[in-house]
Amino acid sequence: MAIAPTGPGRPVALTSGSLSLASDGPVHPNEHAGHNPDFLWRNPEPRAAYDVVIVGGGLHGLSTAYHLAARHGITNVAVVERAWLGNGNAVRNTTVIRSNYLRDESAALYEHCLTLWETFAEALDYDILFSQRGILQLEHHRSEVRDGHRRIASNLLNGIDAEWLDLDDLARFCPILNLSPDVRYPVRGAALQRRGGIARHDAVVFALARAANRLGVDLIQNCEVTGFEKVGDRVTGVITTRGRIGAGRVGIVGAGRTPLLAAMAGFEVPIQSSPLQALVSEIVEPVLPCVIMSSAVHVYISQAHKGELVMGAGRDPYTSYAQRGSFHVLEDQMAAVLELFPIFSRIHLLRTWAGIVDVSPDASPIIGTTPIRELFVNCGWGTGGFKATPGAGWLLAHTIATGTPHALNAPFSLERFETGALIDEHGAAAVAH
Ligand code: FAD
Ligand code: PYC
Repeated sequence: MAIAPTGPGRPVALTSGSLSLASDGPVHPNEHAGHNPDFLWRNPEPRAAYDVVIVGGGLHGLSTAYHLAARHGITNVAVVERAWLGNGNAVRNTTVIRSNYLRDESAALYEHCLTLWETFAEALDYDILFSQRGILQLEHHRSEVRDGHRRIASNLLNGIDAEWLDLDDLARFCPILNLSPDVRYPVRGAALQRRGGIARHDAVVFALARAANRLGVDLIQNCEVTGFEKVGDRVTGVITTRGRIGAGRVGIVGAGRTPLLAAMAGFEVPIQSSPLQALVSEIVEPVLPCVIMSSAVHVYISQAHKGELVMGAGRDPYTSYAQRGSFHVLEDQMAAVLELFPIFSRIHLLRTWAGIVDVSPDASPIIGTTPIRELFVNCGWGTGGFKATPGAGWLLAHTIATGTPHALNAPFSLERFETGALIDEHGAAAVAH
């Protein structure tokens, strides 16, 4: 991992020798810093009060703060983070970006996010290694083939690029994929989103933190929120391990810890927090040109820019806040990878880890208001929120700045669990659920 805290009161240091910390101008994350670098952001003491306090310094918290400042001119903002920026799922995810969701509401939401990714490096003035290399959802059973075609039709109706690849197309698109009919679950074809891809997650943390800092946002690390101050039904501040901080408005952006934060504030979110594991191999030559997902053999895999194979599959099926999971889940996904790619059989596994994902009952996010006035929430992205980073921040910032949800996030309200207007995306979450 590339980020580490350096102790109380000191700026965060970036430990990777491959990261440039130059202060001005475009920064390439692979540029080597051969001189004393400046830090990407200040490390201020918390002020007594802010117009807006964002709880959680992950990608969505940083993106919200950045968009509050950049789009709405609200710069008297603090992001308070219990550990160091990006310690949570921000740099534990496997960086898959796509917008090929089934329901109209989700299609509009995730396509907005993908469109923002397409200009995000330019907006942030930072090379985040966004690579639209294409995402293949493999279909092995007849029922999956039917479902794949249904999803493609739905995506196309919503203006999202989607196409079907038959076996000949697949052999050309990903030559090392095992297309033999003599395996347990032969591949019958695949749905492709060419505009899907990956980005470098730690670079996105650095880029957002640098941009928010430049716009005047205070990024306050080692500062855990332990309670909320309220007057009547209105939030007026947060209680933290570094003292009370007054706030005109507060956004809770705590991913798996959101149920704990909501309970402190006096409301409930229907979120289950459980471990999702991933693993990377040693570095190999470029061999895998796209992202591959298979629900039937149950694994997904891509190749990072540096060369590691990045893999993952389903959640561990229990509630936990410990960032580790069960060994058998890893064993199963390794077996699945080898079924799809026998060519990988002698590659060594380097490391595994887990993050705590926040899964809602309909596998869709919650972005909006809460029963407490001036308190807003963004959570429930579960296994799929990296791809939403630009849009989740854009929409929460809009909601906080105007006090009203944007048309794109209005359907993703907390109230839908009372009204029943659910947005079931278990299928689109596919492999990772
Ligand atoms: P986080 O980055 O977890 O940020 C929450 C922050 O809140 C943390 O930094 C935490 O320390 C802080 N916090 C919590 N409580 C407090 C408190 N009391 N006080 C102060 N701060 C607090 N998504 C995809 O789209 N594509 C993928 O390929 C993908 N792969 C994944 C693979 C794995 C193994 C995992 C674990 C997740 C994956 N995801 C993926 C999901 C994605 O990582 C998350 O949905 C996304 O990062 C959520 O962003 P966040 O900012 O809300 O969460
Ligand atoms: O949401 O596409 C996704 C995803 C892939 C792996 C984990 N989540």
